[in-house]
Parts: sequence; structure tokens; C-alpha cells
Amino acid sequence: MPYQIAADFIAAANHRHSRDLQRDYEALGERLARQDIAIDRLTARAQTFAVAIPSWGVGTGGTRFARFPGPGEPRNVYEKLEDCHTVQQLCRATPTVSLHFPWDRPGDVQALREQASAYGLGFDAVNSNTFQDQPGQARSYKFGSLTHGDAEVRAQAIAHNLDCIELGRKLGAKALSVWIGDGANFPGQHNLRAALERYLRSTSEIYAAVPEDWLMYIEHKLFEPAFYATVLNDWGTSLACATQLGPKAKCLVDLGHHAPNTNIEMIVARLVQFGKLGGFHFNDSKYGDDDLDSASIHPFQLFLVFNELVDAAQREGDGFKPAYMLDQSHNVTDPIESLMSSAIEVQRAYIQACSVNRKVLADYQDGNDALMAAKTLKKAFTTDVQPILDMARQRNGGAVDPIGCYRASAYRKQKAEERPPLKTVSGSGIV
Ligand code: PSV
Ligand code: MN
Repeated sequence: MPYQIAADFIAAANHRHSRDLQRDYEALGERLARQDIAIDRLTARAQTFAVAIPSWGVGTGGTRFARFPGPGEPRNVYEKLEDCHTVQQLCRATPTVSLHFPWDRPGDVQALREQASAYGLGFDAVNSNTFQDQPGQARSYKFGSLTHGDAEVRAQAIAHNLDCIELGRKLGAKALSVWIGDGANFPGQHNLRAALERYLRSTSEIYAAVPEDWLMYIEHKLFEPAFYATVLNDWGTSLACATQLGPKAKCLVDLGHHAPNTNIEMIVARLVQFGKLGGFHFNDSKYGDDDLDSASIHPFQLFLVFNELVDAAQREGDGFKPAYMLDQSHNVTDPIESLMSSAIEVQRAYIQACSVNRKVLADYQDGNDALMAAKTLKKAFTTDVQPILDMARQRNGGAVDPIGCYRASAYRKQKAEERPPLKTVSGSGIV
């Protein structure tokens, strides 16, 4: 029986924090009450907040230079689920897992579904992978996949996406995420327009197979691995393609897939306005697609993204439900700790954005009071909502201090014993 952190271990750890937490919570409650905000209302929102874990995030990603695996890394999708369960057990904000095929292709689909439900986990969007060649694959993706000049390569990439839909269906997923690395490294290598035409033809075939109650997320990326011209390179191209594909197609915004200093919250507002915001891959970056933990570099940007999302939820009503997923790669941290940290940071940005006084903000905007409008946002951003997050976790049965509790447990040590490294390591994203 694989080791799990026991519920009474978490309860005992929580007990040690409960008095301080209660005091901090009451003090914050008083401060918020002065602004007419009921703290329990925010806590209830934090309790229902959810962001999906990327299955590839529980392993060490590495960079293009090296990968330094850590002890006890999961060696297959079943072990990845164990780690996802641990993240959810402690954080209570990550009830679903986003799988990546073929990395996560299960030997027994039903067994995987049952294991997930025994852990109380569900499946979020399934991701296709036509950016790598797999052993035994008939055609190579070296020069592209869905946009390749050769129809047989395109057909193979389309078939893989259809297979992902089928696997996702059996697992109870409701969306397919398509990111392709296709593009050119040299001017002249591609006919830029023809490449996008092929993209649209291939994705239309995939779109036709997307079940009616599913969504298809198309994920753009400015560059890498194509360093001159990526086929689906920006949100404008993504919006045009999703519109052409149809209502089941929406745009996925990965926070690391933009030029430096891009105003990402504005992209969010635009996609919401045109009904095409599908969801997010949350991560953070300093230079490019660094895949760092959420809010490790730009916490204010994350807050501003959620400011748009909270505003959109108010205007659009219940039907507004973008998919939230993490997408990060760990080189120097324990992946479980980084995933917990990111889930909490995304949740923090959401709660800070919920505490913006939107009536006051709108009045300042109407009165052209730029300084006070900015200060209204800053006030919400600088309010320390940590006691709300900790209380939400405790009320949901998680850990008040997830990383402390995880470190005090024997989890990593036990996994190192249970999971001796295999010669062939399971695939993890490094792109
Ligand atoms: C590409 O950089 C990406 O963001 C896509 O979402 C991939 O599916 C993921 O990273 C994993 O490599
Ligand atoms: Mn991504």
C-alpha cells in the first residue's frame, strides 16, 4: 500500500496553528468589516476556488541544458496521481488533474479513472502532444505536425488528437487542449499564410470530433521551439482561429507565452469581451516561457488578471467559467511544494480581486480620478488575505500550513523508497 499522509497527522499539525489562525482571522475580519466586506463571504469563495494540476508538474522538468531528477519522482501516471492527491489533500484547491498524452497513456483506462475517484480527483482538460516524436512513430514532427507540408504527417497528428479525445471521454474529461510547437526557425522556411491555412484545416477536423459538451482550447505561444515564426503565435491569431473554428473552440492563455511586458490582463479582457476566453495555464516568468511558480516574479500581474476575471464573472454571470490550470516546470524545488505554493498564490490573487470595492472603483473611473482608482486596486492587492486562505484550507479539511505539514511528514522519503528510479524516466515537459 503506497504511503499517504494520514488525516490525523494533518489534524494534529492544524491544531498547533489553530489559536494563532483564529486570532489573525478575527483581526482581518475586523479590518475588512470596516470596508463593509464580510470575511466569511471571502472565505467561502476561497473554499470553492479550484485550479487543475498538470500531471507533468509532479516531476522535475529541467531545462534544455540538464535535468536533475529528485528522489521519489513518480514513474508513471498512477504514481503521478498519488502526488496530485497529496497536493489536493493538503491544499484543497486542486481537485482535478490535467493529463498529457502520450506521456500519461494508462495501461488500463478504467483503473485510472477508479484510482482518481478513490482519491476524490477528477480530470480536467486532456493535452495532446505532437511536439515530440514518440518511439515507433511512423512520421516525424521535426518540421511540424498539424501544419506540416506533408498531408500524412498532418493526418497522424490529427489522429493523435482524436485518440486524446477518446481517452479523455473514457476518463470523464470535458476539454482538449491543443498546443503545437510548429513554426519556422528561418525567414523563408515557411510560407507564413499557408502554414496557418494548414493549421485551420487540421484543427477543423479535430474540432468536428470534439463532443458537443466539450471545449477545445487552442494555446498560442510567441516563440520556442520555433524561434522565428510560430504558427499560432499570439492571442489575436488565436482569437481569429477560435472564431473560425466555432463555439466549442476557445483561447487558452498561458501566462508565459507572451512578449516581455505584454499587458496580459488586457488580453484577458479582450477575450472575455468576445466570448472566447477558454482558460489559463498559470505560471510566472522573468524573460520567456520560464515556467516558474505562480506569482514568484509578478504577483501584481496575477492580481490584475484576476481583477478582470472577477469583473467578468459579475458581468457575465454563472455561465462564465474559464478553466484554471497550472503549467510549470521545476528545476530546483520539490514539485509537490511548488505546486502547492502556486495553487495558493493563484487562489490568493482571486481572493484579493474579490475584495476590490467595484462600486468605489467605478466611481473613481467615472470621475477620472486616476490616482484613487489605482489606489483602490492597490488596497485590495496589499491586503494580507493569508488568514482567509488558511481558514479556507482548514474548513475544507486541508492543512493550515501545507508546506510545513508536508515537510514534517515522511512523504518524500517514503516515495524515494517506494519508487526506485527506472532506466527510462517518465516524460515531463521541458518546453
Ligand atoms: C508549451 O510551452 C506548454 O505551455 C503547453 O501547454 C504544453 O502542453 C506544456 O507547456 C507542457 O510541455
Ligand atoms: Mn501551457
